[in-house]
Amino acid sequence: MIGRLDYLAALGVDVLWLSPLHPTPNIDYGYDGTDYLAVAPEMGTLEIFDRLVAEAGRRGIRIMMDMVMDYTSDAHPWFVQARSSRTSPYHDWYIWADGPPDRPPNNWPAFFSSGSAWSFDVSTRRWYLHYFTHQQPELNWANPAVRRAMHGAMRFWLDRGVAGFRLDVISFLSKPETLDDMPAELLGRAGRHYANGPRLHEYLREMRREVFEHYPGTVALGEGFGLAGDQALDFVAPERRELDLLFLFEISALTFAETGDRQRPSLADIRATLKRWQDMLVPAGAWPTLFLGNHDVARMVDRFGDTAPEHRMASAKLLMTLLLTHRGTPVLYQGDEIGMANPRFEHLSELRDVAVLNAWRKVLADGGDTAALLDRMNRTGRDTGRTPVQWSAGPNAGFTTAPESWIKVNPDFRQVNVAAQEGRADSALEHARALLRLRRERDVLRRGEVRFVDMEHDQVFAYERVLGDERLLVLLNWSDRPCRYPLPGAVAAWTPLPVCSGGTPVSGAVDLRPFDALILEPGR
Ligand code: ISL
Repeated sequence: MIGRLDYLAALGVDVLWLSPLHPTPNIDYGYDGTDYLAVAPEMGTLEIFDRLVAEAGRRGIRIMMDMVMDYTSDAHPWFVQARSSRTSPYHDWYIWADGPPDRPPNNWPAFFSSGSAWSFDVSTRRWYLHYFTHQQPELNWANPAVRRAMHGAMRFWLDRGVAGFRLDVISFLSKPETLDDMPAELLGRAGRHYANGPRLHEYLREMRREVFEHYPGTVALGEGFGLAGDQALDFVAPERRELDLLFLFEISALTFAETGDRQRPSLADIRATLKRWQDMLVPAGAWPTLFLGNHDVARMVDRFGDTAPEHRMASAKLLMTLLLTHRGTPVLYQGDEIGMANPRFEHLSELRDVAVLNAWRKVLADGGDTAALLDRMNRTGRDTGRTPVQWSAGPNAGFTTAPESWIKVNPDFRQVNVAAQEGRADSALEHARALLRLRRERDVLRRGEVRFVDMEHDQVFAYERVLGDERLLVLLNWSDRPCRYPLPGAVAAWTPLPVCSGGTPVSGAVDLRPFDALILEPGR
């Protein structure tokens, strides 16, 4: 990681969000920690971590950690203690329920095809709660000792100079009022039931008071899994003194992973969602978090763009243009800057995600169709977004010098890699760099108001950014068809900025090829 900081600095990254790096049995790739005050040995040591923070800082990059506040690994000493006896002081650090060993306390399901959200512990003869796998028992945030321990863990890292935290499923900290069954219609989206429990805001305000307020200039970015979009302000309105930023999943949820639809999400839906975020958050002094990919979903080009060879890089550039010219904090996912796409897994044994392994086991047990599962996972599985960053055309794409990487490298790495794109003006990488540079140089791209020029057009996403006299027009041809787009008339001449990918001006209009992305300014 230290060796790649120069690359990140040259790209224009200013905060680096790391997935969890605490010691872990890696059931869920680090989202199952056994010690919040240490670094996993396979990742390094605390001393190396400190060096990473310092080396990053020297290049103007701050480190953001991923903190899993809601649960631990079942191998965490707290849980080992907790399940050793009902009288252990740690027992109440987790969530238990009584009941016969053959019937879970209620109908709550666990994510990742893990069956019930309850597992029976044979030594205490009680059920414990886990929203994810049974190796991820839910912490009991109602217990002040738990909250103190987690605040202490956060301070431990802030004292080492981190920029703040991405707070994993922060929406789940407070458990539902009762252990009653959830309504049947929620079973398929249980996150709704688990999110936003009665004491959540109290916990977040306390966290702010106890932790973040002592470290000015740090950031609390919550993962708002299960929250409805219109609840966002309760978390990020400044006067609430809770979080700074929130990942909302409304745009992500428009893609096939959730809808089962293989089509690109409609421009109308995306535009309407982005507009809602601007209208809701900005007047209240809050700020959207913009993202199209992360480690939990398929690649951005597969979900929102077009992976046909003639469209892949153009659509990758268009999506990057959207992320970097809208108002909000853009969060880019590794590899999206070079247009990485889903690999094609040939067999389920090539997949690593616990969600897939559980689903596979289930399909086998039910005599189901493994080919259908493989096909679905190739489109929507989390592993699709987790293949190694493609640095070069060398062995393992330059990701590791080990004989094999932990998960397969996308075979397209020989063509698609950082080295091949570096310095090539028309590459996705140089396009992302140019956009990040532009965003730094132009206040209007950071702070300017977003004016949606045209809410009707079914092909071109058009918006202006306006700040005082400064004005930019962004045109995104969200489609695999060309289009002639009339330029807004009030301006005599619109001049394309060099960062544009395509577009040919004709009188009073511009001709856009599929997925062309343009930024224009009023002619001088
Ligand atoms: O991964 C998802 C969909 O495929 C989401 O539902 C995801 O489970 C949810 O956003 C919570 O994610 C976080 O906690 C998970 C972990 O596996 C994810 O990597 C993490 O981002 C449970 O630990």
